[in-house]
Amino acid sequence: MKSYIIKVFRVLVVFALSDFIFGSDGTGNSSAQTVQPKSAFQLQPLPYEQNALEPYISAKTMSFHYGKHHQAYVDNLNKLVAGIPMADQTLEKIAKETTGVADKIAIFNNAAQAWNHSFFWRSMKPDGGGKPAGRLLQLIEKSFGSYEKFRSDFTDAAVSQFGSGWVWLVQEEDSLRIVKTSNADTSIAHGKNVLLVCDVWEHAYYLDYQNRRKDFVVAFLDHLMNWDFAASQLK
Ligand code: MN3
Repeated sequence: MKSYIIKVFRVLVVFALSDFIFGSDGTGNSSAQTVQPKSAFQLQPLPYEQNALEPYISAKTMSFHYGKHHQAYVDNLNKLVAGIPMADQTLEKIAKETTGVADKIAIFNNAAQAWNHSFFWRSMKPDGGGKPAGRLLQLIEKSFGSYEKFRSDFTDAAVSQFGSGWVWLVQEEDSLRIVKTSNADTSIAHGKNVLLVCDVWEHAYYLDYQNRRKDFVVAFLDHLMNWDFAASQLK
């Protein structure tokens, strides 16, 4: 009887060990070996060719701004969130959850900049700019008095932003506002419904306009702003 119990015990130990070593199906394909790799953030394709916004933004500026700066934010973020649950979240969710969190500044900066740039590319189009139509024009006239006043307020906001940052057109209820943010800060982290954005970091215009930020912003307003995209963002 005693030897029988030992035999059964041995069989059970071998069975348990084989399960431990080879996995529950006994083939060696344990579940731990089939975990899917975490999805990395990708640089989204531009909505147009790199030379499509010439002569207002050169292909050379786009090659650095999109190909180097934007790419670097995406690459840095992937390194910062590798192996943590944030790797599976959207950029918008990461920006909202890390804004103002002292030990998450690097994650916030890179996630917000990755999102801001994707939004900036879509805020422009070839042969854009000028006066919008329809509901957007009504909202602009209601909120600023006239399109011309909006154009001058937006220019003033962009020129007066001290150092690096962004100028946003946001919707609050049934009116529009111009909002400035510094460095990587993003209006989506503050719960705004954003319609358009202009990048006023020096890297956005320095190759084409050097220190003339105002000339860049006027070109953005008069020739590049994508009002169709802004209209699609209205609530
Ligand atoms: Mn930029």
